[in-house]
Amino acid sequence: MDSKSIVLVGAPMDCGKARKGCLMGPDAYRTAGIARALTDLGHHVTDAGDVTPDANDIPDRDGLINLGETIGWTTALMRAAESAMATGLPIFMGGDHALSLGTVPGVAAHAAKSGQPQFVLWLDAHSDFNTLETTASGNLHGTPLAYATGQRGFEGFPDLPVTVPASQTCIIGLRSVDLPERALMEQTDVRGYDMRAMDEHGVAALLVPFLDDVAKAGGALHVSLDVDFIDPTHAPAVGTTVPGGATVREAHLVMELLCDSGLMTSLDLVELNPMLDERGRTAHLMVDLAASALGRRIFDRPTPRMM
Ligand code: 6HN
Ligand code: MN
Ligand code: MN
Ligand code: MN
Repeated sequence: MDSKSIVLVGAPMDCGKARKGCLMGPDAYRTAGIARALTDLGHHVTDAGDVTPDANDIPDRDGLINLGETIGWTTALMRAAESAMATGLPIFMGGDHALSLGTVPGVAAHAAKSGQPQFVLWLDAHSDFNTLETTASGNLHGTPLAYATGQRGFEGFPDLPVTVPASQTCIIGLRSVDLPERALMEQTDVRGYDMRAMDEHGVAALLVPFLDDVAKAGGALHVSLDVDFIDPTHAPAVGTTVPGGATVREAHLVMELLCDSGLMTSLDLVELNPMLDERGRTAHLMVDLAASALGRRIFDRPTPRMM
C-alpha cells in the first residue's frame, strides 16, 4: 500500500459507562508499539497526544451516566477529528465507545466540505443504537451510532450539521442488541449483520458488497473497531464481553480486505480496558489488527476475488 500520513489521537474517555479503565487505552496502545508497527510498514506516523474534554455546565440527568462530561468530550472530539482529517489518516485511540459521538460527526464534517459521502463500518457485538430516551443502562457508549446517523432523542447534545445516512453504515458482529435499539434500527436502512450471518456466509461476503458501495460512491470510510467484536477468549480486556464473537483470523480478514480496498480514511480503536487485560495480549491484538488494515501482510499478492 502507498505510504500514508497517519496521526495518532489519544481519547482517554472513560465516562461512557460506569466501569473505569478505558482511560489507560491510549497509553496501552503506545506501549504495545502502535507507532512503530505502522512506521515499519512505511507510513509516516505522528502522535498528536491526548485530547482533553471541553468544560460545560450541562447538568447531569437522572438515569444517564456522566451526561455533561460525555458532551464535553463529544464537542472536543468533533473538532479534533475534523482537524486531524486535514492532516492524514487519524487513528483515534480510546477510550470507550462514547468517543465515536465526536469522532464520527467530526470526520463526516470534514468529508462534507469536499462533497464526499461519509460511510461508517461498525465492528461490534453491540449496535450502539440507543438514544438518551431508549437506554436502559444509562451508559452512553451504547448510543454513538444512533447520534451520528441523526436519530432524535439526544437533548443536550449539539445538533449535528452533518449526519451519516443510515444507509451508508454497516454493522458486523452483532450478538447483543436491546429491543428498543432493534426497533429503531428497523426504521432505518442501516445494514446490520449478526454472528449467524458471519457463520453462514463468511465475513468477506458481508463486507465486500459494502466496500463496493463505498468505492462506487467515491466515499470516505470511517471504521469503528470495538474490542468486543472479537471473541473474549482472544480479547479479554473489555468490560462488555459477549461470547461467540469473531475469531482472530476473521478480524484480521476484515482488516486485510479494508487494506486491499484502499478505502479506509479514519479508524477508532475503542473499549480497550487495560485493567482487564492479560499480559497486554488484547492491546497487542488491536495493534496487529490496525497494522493489517494498513498493509501488514505475508505475501504481496492480490487476493483472488471470488465474489
Ligand atoms: N459498546 N446495549 C447496551 C447498553 O448499555 O446500551 C450495551 C452497550 C455496549 C456499548 O459496545 O460500546
Ligand atoms: Mn480529506
Ligand atoms: Mn461499541
Ligand atoms: Mn460493544
